[in-house]
Amino acid sequence: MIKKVLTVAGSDSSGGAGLQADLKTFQEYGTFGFSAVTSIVTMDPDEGWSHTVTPIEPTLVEKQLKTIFAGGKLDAMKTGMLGTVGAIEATRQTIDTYNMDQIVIDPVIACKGTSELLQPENVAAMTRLLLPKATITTPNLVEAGILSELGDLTSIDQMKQAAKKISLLGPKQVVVKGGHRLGLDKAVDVYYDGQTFNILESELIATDYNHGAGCTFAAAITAGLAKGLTVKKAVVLAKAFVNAAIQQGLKINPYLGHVWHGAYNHAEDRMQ
Ligand code: PXL
Repeated sequence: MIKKVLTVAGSDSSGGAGLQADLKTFQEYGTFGFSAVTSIVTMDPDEGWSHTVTPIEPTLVEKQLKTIFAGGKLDAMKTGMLGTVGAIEATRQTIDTYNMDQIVIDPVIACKGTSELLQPENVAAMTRLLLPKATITTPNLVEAGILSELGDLTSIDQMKQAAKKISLLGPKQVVVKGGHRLGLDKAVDVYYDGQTFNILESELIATDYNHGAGCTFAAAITAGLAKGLTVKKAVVLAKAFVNAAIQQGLKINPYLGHVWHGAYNHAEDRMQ
């Protein structure tokens, strides 16, 4: 049976991050993707590409979840941008009702290109209601600094401390994405399985075309879990998948370059 995978996330109207990244990634993994939209992000080319986040009514998020789960439990799910406390509550309710147990929480707290943080009440609700249910959570350096309350993380050692502190919030496993932000000559992530640390390294890719990398990474882990990989194998494969997607990043418009979700499988060669 094909594996069913859900993202509860925002829509990135520019097409590279958010639920667009998730659904494209789910498809590349050969899983059947569903999305519950929590907010719509638009960018205005007439205003220097300024971002606006418009949340969806929580009752409409609930209705989407009801539709999606009409066929029963799914194989895995992830969350990204969550929009409202109501959407977070509806997501938790759904997790409990259907006994969902393969859950990736990507704690999207800020969108690249905006300094606007998600509302503090959303971060608190996500921490309280979703992190304890997470199989794994995938904060970037900034998000890990906020969730761990350790502030700026500037070394692998601090990333490890943050991962440990975040695991105390409830997720079984944590991967802190250092990526290019750490300023080392490698892209380094710290993966903590609740007992031991693994340092995951890949080549730094000299590109600005990396919009959507974080969402794609979490989506790839989710699809890997749905297909029965161990968490560690899902993380390692997701890193390779994202690495290929960044390698083949595309300049989509004058403002932004996106990762290419089809890179790993050479999707551009299909249907010719
Ligand atoms: O990359 C974070 C992110 C998540 N979700 C949505 C986004 C973005 C960044 O643009 O638009 C919907």
